Amino acid sequence: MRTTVGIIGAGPAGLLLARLLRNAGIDSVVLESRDRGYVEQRQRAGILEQGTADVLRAAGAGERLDREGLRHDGIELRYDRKRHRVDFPALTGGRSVTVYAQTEVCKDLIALQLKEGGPLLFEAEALAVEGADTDHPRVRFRHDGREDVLDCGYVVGCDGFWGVSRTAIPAELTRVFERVYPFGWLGVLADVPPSHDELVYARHDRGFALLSMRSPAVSRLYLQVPEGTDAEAWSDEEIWAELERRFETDDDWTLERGPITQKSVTPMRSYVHEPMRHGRLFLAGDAAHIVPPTGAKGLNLAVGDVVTFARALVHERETGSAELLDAYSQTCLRRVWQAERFSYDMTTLLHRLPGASPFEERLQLARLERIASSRAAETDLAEGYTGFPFG
Ligand code: RFL
Ligand code: PHB
Repeated sequence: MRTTVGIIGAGPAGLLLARLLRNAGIDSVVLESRDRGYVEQRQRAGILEQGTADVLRAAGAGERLDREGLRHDGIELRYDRKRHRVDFPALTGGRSVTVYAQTEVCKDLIALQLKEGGPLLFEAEALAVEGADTDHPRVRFRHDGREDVLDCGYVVGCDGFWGVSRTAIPAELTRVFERVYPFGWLGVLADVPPSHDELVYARHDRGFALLSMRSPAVSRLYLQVPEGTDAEAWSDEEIWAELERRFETDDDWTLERGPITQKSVTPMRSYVHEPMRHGRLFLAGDAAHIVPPTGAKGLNLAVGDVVTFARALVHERETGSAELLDAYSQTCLRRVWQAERFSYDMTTLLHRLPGASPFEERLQLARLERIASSRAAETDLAEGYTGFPFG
C-alpha cells in the first residue's frame, strides 16, 4: 500500500489530521490498532478550547458540536468552603470553551472519514516506522492477521503515549522532560444532571475534586486519589460521600447523587519529547507530550499539532518550500510548553501534594486568594484555560 501521509492512530489527532488533509486534497491512510467501538467509547476529555471548536467547524465536523455542545463562559474555583467564579469572556475579550466529549468528537470524525475520506483501518496495528530519515518512510503493520507495509511520503505518529512512533527517533537525538505525580484521578460517569451549570474545580484538605459533565443529564466527576488506587476499591457510596465533603460550601449548595455507570483511575504525568520531528516522521498529540488533565489541555494540544502539520504540508505543496515543515517541532513546542506550564500550575494549585509542608499549603491558599482578588491573576488563568493561539 502507498499513500502521501501515513497516519498512525485514530484518536482525535489522527482523525482530525486525516480530515484536514482530505479537505486540502492530500491523501492519507489511517492505521488504528483498536476496533471502532473501543475508540468511540473511550472516556477522556470534555473541554474544547474555542480555537479547537473553530477548527472542527472549519473542517466540516461542527454540525453536532454546534447542536449538542454546551458553551461555558466560566468555571468555579472552590476552596475553604468558598466559591469564586472566573468569568472567561469578561477577562479575555469574549473567549469561552465548549463542553463536548472527546468520544463525540471521535464519533463525528470517524463517520466523516468513512463516508468521504481515505482508508481508515481499524484493528491495524503499526509495528514500526522505518526509514524516517530517508525520502521513503514506511510503516510496518499487522491487519487481518497478516503483516503489510505502508509506503509513505510522510508519517505522522498520532498513536498516543503508548504508541510505537516515538521509538523511531534515535535516543541520541532525543530529550525527554518528565514529571510523574504521586496521585491520580478516580473518574466516574453518573446518570444525574450536573449539580452546577459550570465546571467546579475544588481544592480541599482531603484532596482535589472536579465536577464536570457530558450532557444536561450526565455528570462527570473526579476525585484525587493516591497513585496506584484500584477504582473498584471505592464503593459508589464512598465516592459520593467523598465528593460531598470536598465540594462542601458555606451556602446551601448540594451535590445531587445518581447511579454511577462507569469508573476508572487515570495516572497523572507531565511529559515532553523533543524534538517532535525526525526526517519525515512527525509526532502529534499524546505521542509527543502529556499534560495532567487539570488544565483540560491534552486534546486541544493534539489539535494544535495536526493543524500545524497540515498547514506546513499545504505550504510545501503550494510554494515548494519546506520551511514550515522544518519548523514543525519548534512551532508546536512553543505552545506545548505553555500548556505544560499552565497544566502544572493548575495541578499544583488545586491538589493535595503529598509531603507538602504547612507553609506550602498556606501558599496554595494564598495563590487561590490572589486569583480571587486580582484581575491580573484571574486573567492569567482565564487566558490559559480558554487557550493559547495556534502557532
Ligand atoms: P489518543 O487519543 O491516545 O489516540 C491514540 C490512538 O492511537 C492508537 N494506537 C495505535 N494505532 C496503531 N498502531 C499502534 N501501534 C498504536 N498505538 C496506539 C490508540 O489505540 C489510539 O486510538 O491520542 P491523541 O489523538 O493524541 O489525543 C490525545 C487526547 O486523547 C488526550 O490528550 C486527552 O484525552 C487528554 N485529556 C483531556 N484533554 C483535553 O483537552 N481536555 C480535557 O478535558 C481532558 N480531560 C484527558 C482528560 C485525558 C484523560 N485521561 C483518561 C488520560 C481527562 C482524562 C481522565
Ligand atoms: C472532563 O470533563 O472529563 C474534564 C473536564 C475538565 C478537566 C478535565 C476533564 O480539566
